[in-house]
Amino acid sequence: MQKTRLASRAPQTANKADWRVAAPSLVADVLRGLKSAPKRLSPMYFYDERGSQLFDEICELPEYYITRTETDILERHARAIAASIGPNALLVEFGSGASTKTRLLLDQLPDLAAYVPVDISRTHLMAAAQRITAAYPHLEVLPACADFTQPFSLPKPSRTPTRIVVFFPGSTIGNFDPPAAIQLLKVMRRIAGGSSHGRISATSPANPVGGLIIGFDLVKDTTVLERAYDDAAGVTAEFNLNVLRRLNRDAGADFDLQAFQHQAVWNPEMQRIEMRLLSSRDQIVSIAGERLSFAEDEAIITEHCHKYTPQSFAALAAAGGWSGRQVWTDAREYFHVQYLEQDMGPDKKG
Ligand code: AVI
Repeated sequence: MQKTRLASRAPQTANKADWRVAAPSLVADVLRGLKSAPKRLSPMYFYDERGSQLFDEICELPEYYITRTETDILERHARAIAASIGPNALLVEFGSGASTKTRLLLDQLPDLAAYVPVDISRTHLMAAAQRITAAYPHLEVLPACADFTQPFSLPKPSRTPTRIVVFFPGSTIGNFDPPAAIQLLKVMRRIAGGSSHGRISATSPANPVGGLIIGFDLVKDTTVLERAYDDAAGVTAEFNLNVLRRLNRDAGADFDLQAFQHQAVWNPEMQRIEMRLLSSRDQIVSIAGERLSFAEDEAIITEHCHKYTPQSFAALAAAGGWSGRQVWTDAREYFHVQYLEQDMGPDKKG
C-alpha cells in the first residue's frame, strides 16, 4: 500500500482562512485594498470555516450551474479525458481542496505514476490526501503544501513519469484578472514542463510536452449569470457578507453587516461578474484601529468571476504558453473542460 507523504516546507496552516496569504499580512492587505479606489477585498478572505461551508452550499444551488455542469462533463467524458493524459503520467492538481472531481479521473487512470494535490491549507490537504490514498491504495499520493500562484517544486515520485499533466477544475481561473491568470498559466506551464524556479526539477519526465486539463465557464445569457451569483435563497449574499464578519473577527474591524448589501452584476466590457458589497449609508468603519469612511452606495469589490468565449480563452491560454487540443462541453454549451498542451514554439522552451 502506498503511503501519503507531505512534500514541502510551507508553514503550518490551520484552515482555508490561510488560503494564499498568511495571517500577519491580513490587516495590511485588507487596509491596502480598502484604501484603494475603488475599494477592494481579495476573494481569498471568503474561505474561513463558515465561508467554506457557504461555498459548498452555493455549489448545490439550483441557480449555480457551474459545479453541476462541470461534474457532468467530467463524468460523461472521463475516459476520453484520461486518454488525453495518457499512461504513467504525474497528475498535479492546483488548489485540490477535497479532490472530489479528481476521483472521476483517477477511476480511469489505473496506471498513473503519482497524484500530487497542491493546496495551501495543510490540514485540508493532508485529510484529502489520506482519503485518496485509502480509496486508491495502489496510487502514490504526494501532497504538496504550496501557494500555487507562485512557482514551487514538485515532489519526486517513486516512478519516473512519462509526462506531467496539471488539473485545474472549477473555473477558478476565472477568479484571476487576466494578467494574474496569464501568470498562473505560466506557472502551470513550468510545472508541467518538469521545471520550477527556472531549473529542471527531480521530476523531469521522459516526454517534455506537459498537459493541462482545465475547466472554465463560458459567456452566456446575463440573467443566467447574474442569478448564479445572486440566488433566491440568499446564500451567495451571505457568503459575500461573511467576509465582513471574518474581518471583524480576524482584523479587528467593526463592520455592521446590516449596513452593507450584496450585489452581483455582469460587466459586459470586461466579460465578468463583479461581486460587490454596497454601503447602505455614509459610515465610518474601524479596522485594526484605523478609521475608514464609506459613502452611501460606495462599493467594495469582493470578487471578479471572468467568463470566456472559446476565442477569448484560447487567447488567454496562448499568452500563458498553452495551445488547446481537445474540448468537452455540455448540451447547453455553458462550460468547457479543455485539454491543452504546452506551446513548444522556438522561443517557448522551458
Ligand atoms: C471559486 N469560484 C470558481 C467561484 C466562482 O463561481 O467564481 C466563486 C464563487 N463566488 C460566488 N459564487 C461562487
